[in-house]
Amino acid sequence: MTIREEDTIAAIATTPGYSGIGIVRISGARALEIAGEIFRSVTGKPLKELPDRKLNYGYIYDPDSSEKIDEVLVTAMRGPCTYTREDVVEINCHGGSLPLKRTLEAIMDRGARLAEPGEFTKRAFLNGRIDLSQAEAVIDIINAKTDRGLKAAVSQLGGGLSERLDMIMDKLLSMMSRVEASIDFPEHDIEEITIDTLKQDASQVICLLDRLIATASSGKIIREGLKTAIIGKPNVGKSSLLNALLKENRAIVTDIPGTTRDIIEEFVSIRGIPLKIIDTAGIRESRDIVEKIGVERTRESLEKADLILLVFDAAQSLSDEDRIIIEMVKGKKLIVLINKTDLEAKLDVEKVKTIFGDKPVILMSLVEGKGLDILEDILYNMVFSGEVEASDPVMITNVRHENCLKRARRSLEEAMKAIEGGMPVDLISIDIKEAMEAIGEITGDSITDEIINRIFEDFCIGK
Ligand SMILES: Nc1nc2c(ncn2[C@@H]2O[C@H](COP(=O)(O)OP(=O)(O)OP(=O)(O)O)[C@@H](O)[C@H]2O)c(=O)[nH]1
Ligand SMILES: [Mg+2]
Repeated sequence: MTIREEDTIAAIATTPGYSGIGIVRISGARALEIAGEIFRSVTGKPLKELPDRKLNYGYIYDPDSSEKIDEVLVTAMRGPCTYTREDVVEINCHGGSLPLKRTLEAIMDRGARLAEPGEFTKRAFLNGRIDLSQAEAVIDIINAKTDRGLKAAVSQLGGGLSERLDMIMDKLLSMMSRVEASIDFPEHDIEEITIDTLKQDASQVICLLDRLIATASSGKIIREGLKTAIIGKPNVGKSSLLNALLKENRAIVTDIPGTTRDIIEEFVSIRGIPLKIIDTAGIRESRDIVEKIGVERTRESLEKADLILLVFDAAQSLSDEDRIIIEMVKGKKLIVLINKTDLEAKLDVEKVKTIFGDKPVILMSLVEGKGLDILEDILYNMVFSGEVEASDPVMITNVRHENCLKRARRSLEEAMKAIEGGMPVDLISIDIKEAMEAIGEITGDSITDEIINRIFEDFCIGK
């Protein structure tokens, strides 16, 4: 994507398909002129004379054939107080794809270019209205799958993260000016007092960075969903659990052991926490080739899962199969579920509790709907144990940001070592500069065109 800011760009900004209305958006120096050529207001006034930011009723015409294309509402928004800071026109057409398409074509015939994905937001960034972390929040809002993901993205768009980064950047700048001051007087050794303040500043910045980095794992969960694998031997009720969590009959449930052959992945939000739930084939030795592959896949999802829901059958005593599974889940984050408690008890619950020590063990009956609320409570508390959510609404939900923060932290550690080791000041200044660059990459202050293009290519067209 090359930057051709002088172009006026246009795109259909709403989802394709049939809907009540659809919006065509135009941005750039010629936006009003182009829209004016195809729009006729019922008042008879040309668009350029119509008031700013008001809906104007009228028709879109094909100026070549004078054919009426659609009945519309048009808003003219003059820059710089617009989304892109350029002149923007939005045309509300009827939602069918044909009027939208023909309106867009008429606009392009008059010299506008089709916008590339994310180009409106990219212009907002390039024209200085938002920083890069805010631009990325726009993608996250569009893609948000859950309430919490949306909340984090909206907070980022509002500049929550930018404020934190500004604080860090201020500190780095003041460190830099102290160091620079010493460089200007090389004949003097760097003063004791300067060394002390520098050390203090560096450790403060490291602390600020650590707090942000610590939010990254919850942030990632919020963005992608906590990978939660349901594991157990055949017929204990794993697929029934998936269905109960989804509140729909997604997976086949039968009383035949070995019903689930392949893994099933579904996205569900439990009290606002997104989970990616993986129902697996029951683990047992099997001669059946399909089932064997299924069990192999179960092992793989077990390895990759962030959390395991391990299911036992209350009506069966512990078997060798259970013991093999208990070995397999060692060291994993785990919730133990003892299902089918409506049946006559055979399983030694106390023994299971001893095996799992401090891990939560829940008695449940999916047939009677018992135990699900406790499971939800425990899940919620597990994700938000830690002060992360309560005291720190700013979360890192983006891997690129996390990497930049970690790089900044490494550079500061180097700076710290250099300060303590009495290294020459210009070496210290290199480390500080690197930290500043890494932070600058998050906000977009120091970033290459290539990275910018990669980020905006994730957008949909029209945003
Ligand atoms: N009595 C009773 N039966 C249950 C309960 N939960 C599930 N079942 C039954 O147990 C049988 C097996 O359930 P599934 O959910 O298919 O078990 P699974 O663990 O997915 O089994 P595989 O896919 O074969 O590994 C079905 O007949 C369910 O109706 C429960 O709480 N109580
Ligand atoms: Mg199953």
